[in-house]
Amino acid sequence: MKNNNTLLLALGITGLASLGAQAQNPLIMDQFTADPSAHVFEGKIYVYPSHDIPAPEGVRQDWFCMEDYHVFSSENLIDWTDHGVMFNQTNVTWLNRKGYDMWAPDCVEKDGTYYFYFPAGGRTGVATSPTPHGPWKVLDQPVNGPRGIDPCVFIDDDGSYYMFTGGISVGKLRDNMVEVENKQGQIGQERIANLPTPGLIEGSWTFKRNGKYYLTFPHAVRNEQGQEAERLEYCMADNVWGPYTWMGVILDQSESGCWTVHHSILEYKDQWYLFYHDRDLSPDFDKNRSIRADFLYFNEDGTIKKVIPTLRGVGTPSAKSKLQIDRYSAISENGAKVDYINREDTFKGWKTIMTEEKAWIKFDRVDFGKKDLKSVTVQASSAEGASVEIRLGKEDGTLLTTVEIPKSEEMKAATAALKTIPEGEKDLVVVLTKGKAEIDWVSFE
Ligand code: FUB
Repeated sequence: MKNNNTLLLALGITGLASLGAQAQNPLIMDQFTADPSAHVFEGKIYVYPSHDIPAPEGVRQDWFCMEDYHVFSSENLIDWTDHGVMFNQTNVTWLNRKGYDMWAPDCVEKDGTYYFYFPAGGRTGVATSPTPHGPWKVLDQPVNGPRGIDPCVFIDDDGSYYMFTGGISVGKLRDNMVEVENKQGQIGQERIANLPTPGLIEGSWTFKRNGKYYLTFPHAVRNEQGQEAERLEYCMADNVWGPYTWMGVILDQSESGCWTVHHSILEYKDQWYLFYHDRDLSPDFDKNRSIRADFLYFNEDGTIKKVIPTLRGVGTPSAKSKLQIDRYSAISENGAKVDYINREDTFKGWKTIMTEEKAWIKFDRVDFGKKDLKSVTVQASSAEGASVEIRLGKEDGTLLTTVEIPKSEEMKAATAALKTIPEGEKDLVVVLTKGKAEIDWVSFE
């Protein structure tokens, strides 16, 4: 895995920020990430995920394995800054073993301090920081009161903080932020009633909109083929303690077969987003996951519209960036498909394989700027040589130019001058017109 942070942590250096590549889905392309808790802090989106790693020798190989946390931030949901390792399991003084079970965390701000809650060793730890991205100080005691894993902290309109955990309980955080109390004011939590059964429920996320409480959670159910996996469902209530009423499904079980799904929901610049995870970078092992984001919409009556997962994800990349068209929004039925560049090293990403004339792939919402582009470059290989048309909108939309891809087994850059200069936000379409080609990315200058 391309990650130097373990070494840096061993040297006592934490919190080094680095700019990740531009990303669609998954959002992070240089390490595994799961269980994304997304928040808007200081005008940016911060995502606090779990950090899946391949299990080291001597540690259970077929299970979740996590030893530290990273936090990522973005202003445009395209460029993600990795703020480096927050802390490692060895920094948690009350953990008496290396459990590699630093599971789904969450983070909230109170009076200028950021409280990062994390499950480990069957308890809930807390680390604090003066900023959303560190430096973090792990407190010497776990939180007193939570009944389960996967803490999610919700702030109500009156400034009260509530911690939801496990499957599912809720309690109110006391002012000290390290004790949780039940409705009677005693240390502990209340079990939420009326949740669907049977099926494991975990990893909840609560938010409020138009005075209604939304309690959202993964629920493990059997699909029509008899396979069990988690899907995202939700309940609504008029009171944070309940009673909650089951409302429906937000995200169906993944077609990839990823058993878990874990999520967060937030509004940023007047748009709602669902953050969740799948197994994009680990096709053969669903405990090495990758975080994603897609748009989320509400119906007029406040219910949530089901989210259809996409590769394209969210954010509007500049035409001048390397547009990963394999994260497509639409693709022709025949002659075009996507595969890993190297299945042995999935972090290299994907390529588009085009094998039939008129095959096309569409990548929507590209920012073409102010009519100052002159050429387009296609990074591609072709055993016999090929031609592709670069169009706008649809496969027979405005033709920008035709790019000749020279005969080459290696991916190479092929450039052509633009005959029509695009501007503003438009959908990009690449159409194969001759031969066969494999395309890594497309970029305009
Ligand atoms: O990441 C480990 C566990 O998997 C989380 O705690 C659950 O929510 C599930 O995503």
